[in-house]
Amino acid sequence: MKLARIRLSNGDTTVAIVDAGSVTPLDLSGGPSSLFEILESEDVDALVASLPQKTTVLISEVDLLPPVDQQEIWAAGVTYRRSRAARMEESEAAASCYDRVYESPRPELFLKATPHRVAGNGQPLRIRADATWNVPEPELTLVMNSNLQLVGYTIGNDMSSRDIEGDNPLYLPQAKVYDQCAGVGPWITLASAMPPREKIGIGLTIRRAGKPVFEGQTGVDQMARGFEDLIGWLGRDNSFPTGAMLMTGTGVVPDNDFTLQAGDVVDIRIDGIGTLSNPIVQAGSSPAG
Ligand code: DO4
Ligand code: MG
Repeated sequence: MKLARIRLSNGDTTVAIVDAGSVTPLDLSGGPSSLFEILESEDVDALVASLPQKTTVLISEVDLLPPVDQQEIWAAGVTYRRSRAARMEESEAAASCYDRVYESPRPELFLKATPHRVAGNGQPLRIRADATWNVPEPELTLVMNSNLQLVGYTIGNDMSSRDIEGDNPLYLPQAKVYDQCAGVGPWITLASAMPPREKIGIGLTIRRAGKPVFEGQTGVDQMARGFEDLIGWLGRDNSFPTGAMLMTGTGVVPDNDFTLQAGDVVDIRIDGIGTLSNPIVQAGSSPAG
């Protein structure tokens, strides 16, 4: 089952079951009032099946909102060989840090975004005005409830300014965290409906003026760390009363001569979930088409 946060044509927001090209809004007037509360259930599939439903409509008739309520969005780094190689190339000074963290039991984890910095499907993501080398990072994203139980999966785009993080690893938060820095969506696929880990492919397409300027893919089987291992590290002396999401790192990095431009469109496809599509903007430039 896939669950989305949607805005209906009358302006109401609710949670909906997604099925191919249609959505079935749930009537939340008598039970859980948010997606987060639904994900707190011991049996999310059974809870959703028990909720009253409204009329099914075409997905094109509603706005898809980011599937985020109050959760913090965290991210893991250097979990794929490709990411380790790219970081070592971009930062001579910090190359050994990236090499060591790839091999170490303790992963790199960082706070990527709070909800107001998140863009959902179709909403713009930003490249920093003070950065010259910017890339999207397509990442399978784990969805956890307040007990850090893995209840679902979504697609994440960990937008990154490579010149800033490459200049000095202490600048990592600035390279990663700013307004419109995180794409999340288009919905959550419940854990019970995901393909096995070794069958989850990830694809990235960047289009400029409608034509692909970068395409790449990887598979979650290339990831060096396990989901439960990452969640275990995240939860050490760390509580998440409103749940959490964890981007699991990128295995696709464009060549070093590539940088995003305002007007590009970034599509990330992940098996079992769908496609997250975001136009790219930059402060001072006109919005992407
Ligand atoms: O250490 C820098 C960030 C790594 C990252 O975001 C990734 O590997 O996805
Ligand atoms: Mg990343």
